[in-house]
Amino acid sequence: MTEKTPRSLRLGVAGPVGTGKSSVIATLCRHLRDEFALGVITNDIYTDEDARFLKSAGVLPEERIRAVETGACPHTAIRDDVTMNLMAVEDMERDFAPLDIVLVESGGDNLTATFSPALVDAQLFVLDVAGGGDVARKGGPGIARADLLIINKIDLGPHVDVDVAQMVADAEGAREGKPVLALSRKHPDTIEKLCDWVRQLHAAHAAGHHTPVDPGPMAPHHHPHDSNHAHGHSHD
Ligand SMILES: Nc1nc2c(ncn2[C@@H]2O[C@H](COP(=O)(O)OP(=O)(O)O)[C@@H](O)[C@H]2O)c(=O)[nH]1
Ligand SMILES: [Mg+2]
Repeated sequence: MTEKTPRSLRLGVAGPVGTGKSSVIATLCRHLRDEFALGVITNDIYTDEDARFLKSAGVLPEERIRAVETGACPHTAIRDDVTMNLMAVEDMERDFAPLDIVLVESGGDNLTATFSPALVDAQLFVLDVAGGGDVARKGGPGIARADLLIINKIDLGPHVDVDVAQMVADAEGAREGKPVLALSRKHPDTIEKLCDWVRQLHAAHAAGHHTPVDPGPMAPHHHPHDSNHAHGHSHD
């Protein structure tokens, strides 16, 4: 009889700033913490703001929430050189073994940032209705090929004149059958769907049936350096 000790499911949460990545992680922790052993890694450029938010929300014991301060490009730390994040995930897995799921929040400075499959087994991409109904149509690797696309804050649709059903349909059109989930932390039925998706993914991962898929690299882009950004480069 061989003892089965599958590594934790590493689940990335990417998307532009303010769409609700930390909130999604908080929601998942609240609803799944009695079912799964969880850990969280956050990525910020200069601070540990997201980790502090999650700690103060009390969604997990504080020591299970750790921040990676990426400096420079937050997308580099989840995509091109994932060493800092990989070490943080592995430390967490070792310190709290056995962990079932480690959630990794991206620093999200860019609509097209995606995680490397070397860091996470699967990834969520989070958009929100407040960003505008046309965002989903604009595409990009995360929108097109993340394992799950979340259209968040659907409770705000009427306030920002966004037709949620249309935005979801546009998103589905950009994804060739991959799933899209309309979410609001104010709509419990949508939270339950999100939790079910994670449960199924975890089961597939634990059974060895889940294969990580690379959404592909971000689009070539350039950082303007009129800010106090401490580095200068372009990617292509
Ligand atoms: N109305 C509404 N606001 C939300 C929802 N989810 C998140 N927010 C708010 O959106 C803002 C940004 O959320 P946050 O999780 O920090 O975004 P992040 O930058 O992607 O991590 C915060 O003020 C949240 O309270 C939602 O479902 N509905
Ligand atoms: Mg955040």
